[in-house]
Amino acid sequence: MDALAEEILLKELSEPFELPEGAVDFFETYGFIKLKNVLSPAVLEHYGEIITDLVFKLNKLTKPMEERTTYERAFLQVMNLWREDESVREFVFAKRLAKIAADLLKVQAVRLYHDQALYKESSGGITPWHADQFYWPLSSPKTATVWIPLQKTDMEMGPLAFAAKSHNVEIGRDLEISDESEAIMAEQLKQFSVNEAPFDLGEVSFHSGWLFHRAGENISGQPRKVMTMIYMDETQRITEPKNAFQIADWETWLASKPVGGKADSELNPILFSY
Ligand SMILES: O=C(O)CCC(=O)C(=O)O
Repeated sequence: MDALAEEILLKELSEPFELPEGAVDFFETYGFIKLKNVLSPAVLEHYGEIITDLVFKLNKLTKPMEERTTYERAFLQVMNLWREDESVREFVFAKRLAKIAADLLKVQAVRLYHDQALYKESSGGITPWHADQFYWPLSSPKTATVWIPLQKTDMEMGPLAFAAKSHNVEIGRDLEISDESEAIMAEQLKQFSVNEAPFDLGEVSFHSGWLFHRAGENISGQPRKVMTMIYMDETQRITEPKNAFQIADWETWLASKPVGGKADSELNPILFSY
């Protein structure tokens, strides 16, 4: 790609996206939002190719589908790609996306918790119901994940689905992603309306850290390629890890910064600030 074309893509990543009216209230009420035309096909194609190459280079999950756990069948998961490649760093650090997160969370500034690529392979299984913040030793619910499909994602690919308003109730908050979380929450979440719909190319979603979400299996015959970034309020504090996953997250994504202090290690740069 020539320098001018690259400059155009970078400009898009830094320009603000105008949120539709009512978006901030919608996110607060329902715990998620889907937004169309946030990224252009050119941006998705350019950065998507680089991300895909890295995912297949760095992926360590090579055992056959039939030998995997439910979690392992759900997707290939490769984290903090921004530290591996300068172009991916540009994408992950996109002010356009970080500003949306800050606005939806109603905060002055957001930091990166970590990024992760989530590739649901062809014949990949379901992503069981879960809430992400179970894994995070963080003090406040002011967290949001942007889920960016790198292709149009029809129902048969397993688009992300959301249990609207489930971030407001304290149920299932001690469940890791598993067959158990799927079974228990499928029952519990009958009281919530589920938003499960395809994603257009360029459409992304943001979901709150305590919102329950899942995805169907991928029966499309094509990989479902997705990039995500997790944002947190800049004033977020680190809490005493409550489970083994939180200990691992604290060491890996927060650089073991002191409990009670800010989550402000070199792994957690501010990506947008007013
Ligand atoms: O991509 C998926 O199937 C699950 C995504 C997810 O759980 C997340 O981004 O928090």
